[in-house]
Amino acid sequence: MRKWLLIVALVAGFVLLCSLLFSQYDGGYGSYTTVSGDVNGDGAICMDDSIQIIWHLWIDGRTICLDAADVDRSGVVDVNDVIGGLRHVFYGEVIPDCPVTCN
Ligand SMILES: [Ca+2]
Repeated sequence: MRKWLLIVALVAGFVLLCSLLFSQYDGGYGSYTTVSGDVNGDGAICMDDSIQIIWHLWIDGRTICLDAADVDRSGVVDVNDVIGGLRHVFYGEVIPDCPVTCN
């Protein structure tokens, strides 16, 4: 029984991950105010925000809110921002609560 639960959990996780990875964020939210780390402007800092940065940096160069993507407030968006976002999600590390305006 546990084996089937594990398989179902793995399949559900895989489907969720694929939906996040292959979603096409168009940056078309208009102007909004959010906090550093909330790249997609949905009001929460979650794994999807780091995934959006990965897509921007290495996959398709998609348009994202660069001010929100600069998680560590270093002035540039790079791999450290991906790691900072993931450390927040998985380890609860604090991201500076910095209000940003995205266009
Ligand atoms: Ca940064």
